[in-house]
Amino acid sequence: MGDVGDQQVPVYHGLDSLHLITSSDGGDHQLATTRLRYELMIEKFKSLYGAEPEAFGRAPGRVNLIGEHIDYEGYSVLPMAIELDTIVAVRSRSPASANSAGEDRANQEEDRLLLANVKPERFPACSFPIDPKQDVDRANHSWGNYFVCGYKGVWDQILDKSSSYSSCGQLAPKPAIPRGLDVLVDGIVPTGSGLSSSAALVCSSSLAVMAALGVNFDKSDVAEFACRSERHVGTQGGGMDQAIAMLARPGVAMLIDFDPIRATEVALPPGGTFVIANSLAESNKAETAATKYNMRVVECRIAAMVLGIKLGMDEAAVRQVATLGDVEAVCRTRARELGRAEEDEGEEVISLAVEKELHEEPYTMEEVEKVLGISLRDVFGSSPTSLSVLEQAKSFALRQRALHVYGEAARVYEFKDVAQSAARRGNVDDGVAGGGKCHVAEEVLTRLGSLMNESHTSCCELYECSCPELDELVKLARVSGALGSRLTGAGWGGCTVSLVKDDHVAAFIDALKIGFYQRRVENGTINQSEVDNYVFASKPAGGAAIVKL
Ligand code: NG1
Ligand code: MG
Repeated sequence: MGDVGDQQVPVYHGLDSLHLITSSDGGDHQLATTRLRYELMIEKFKSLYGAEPEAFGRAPGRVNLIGEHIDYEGYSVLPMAIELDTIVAVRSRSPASANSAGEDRANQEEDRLLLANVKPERFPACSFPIDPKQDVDRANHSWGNYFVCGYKGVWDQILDKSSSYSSCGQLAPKPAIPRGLDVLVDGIVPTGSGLSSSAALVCSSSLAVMAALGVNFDKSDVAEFACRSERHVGTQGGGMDQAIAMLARPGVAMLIDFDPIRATEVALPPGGTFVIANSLAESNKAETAATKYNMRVVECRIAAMVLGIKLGMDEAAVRQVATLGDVEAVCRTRARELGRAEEDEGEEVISLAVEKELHEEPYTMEEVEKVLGISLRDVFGSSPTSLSVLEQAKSFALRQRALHVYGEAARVYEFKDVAQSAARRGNVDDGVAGGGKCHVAEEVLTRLGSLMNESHTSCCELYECSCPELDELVKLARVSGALGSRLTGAGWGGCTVSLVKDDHVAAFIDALKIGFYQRRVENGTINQSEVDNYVFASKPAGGAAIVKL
């Protein structure tokens, strides 16, 4: 397979090209629905801004099949894109003229980023300056902040590219000039649900801004800068969501590796379907970052540093340790030096080290600082979001977080290997007389399901990122015939993903409706008409694109 990241973002022309984005098995009906959505956006755009949009950026949400909370520790993850996506329509107003002073113009009303949403009651219109260097207002968690993240990301990339042009003596391309933009957003990825609505919005916004400025970049570059720029909202996310949004291919899941971001297709074995179910507990990661998401990022870094010291690293080296991935390498080298080469393979060597070196009771800040010989405020001093974690943290569950990360990282590779061996064995079986093939597929799906179950247990018990509603859904899924079920995304609310045999999908969805959603309809939490939006099967969908009109 060619490296999917090396290609620029695809640009399609006209609404007739939408069949290139919608999944092929959705059929004519899906294509017609998608087209109608774009047409309605064009109408709405015209009524708001008096002209048609020039282009759309679109990016999908995703469901992570396995590999939770390990992307920011440098480990590979295995998500697939879903059909729910975010579309951003854009039109640029005339560029600020070259001779006008940028600062003056940036303050003028016509040179602002005007943002509207097709659901104004939930996402009211807002506006921002055109200054590419503006700060994102973290204290105010506005939906518009995610657009500004994308906007800043594109500009950083443009400015970065133009400096690299001049430093290597090439003629830089004609520079883009900041200009006012009219923007309309239509996102159908449910928010706070672990399906990555935030990255879908940042990526689709980035693509709309790129289209308006007439620039294009490699998909993996967009994934990298969108990941960096989404951190302006205050979460210290890994790169999974932006990577799958940009690099997804229809029909397959993707193994995503980091530093640099790469994506490899993983064919899923036939006979199984992934069903997504929303726990209805909304988790707003940006608002709870200091006690939940960023807290885990900080705990992992501290765990890595303490482990590093215990494994014999000196203070200077430990200061450089950023992730648990960094320490794993040290641990393996040490095992080799001690002549335990046979232990060099596999996850055991590192998990054993964690069990030996990190105690079970949570660590206090004083204890950590004593072991490290460095103050934590000193370690995290350059990161305001980490400092606010330290202000609120009472203790750090280092051993549990590290065991989750190393165990989960190993499960991702096993999941990939099992799925791929099934694809290979499936091909071999095609050549011989039938019978065994069905059995092989069943065995494989069962193993994949078990890995998903192990992942949930680890998220729940070691990483403590589940919640009662997610646990209830996972339990119900398993007794309702799922081969495996787990929370997906950051957790603390949001969705579960379950692996279900194809011929059982309809019955499974009914069981979840009766066992979980019916009660919530009866007590008025949700309407009957919404239930189908909360539990649905999803095939792997395609990635991000620009559509020009
Ligand atoms: P969601 O669940 O979409 O908010 C977050 C992070 C991912 C990853 C997962 C947990 C962002 C944008 N996304 O995703 O990078 O760490 O949690 O596996 O921060
Ligand atoms: Mg998110």
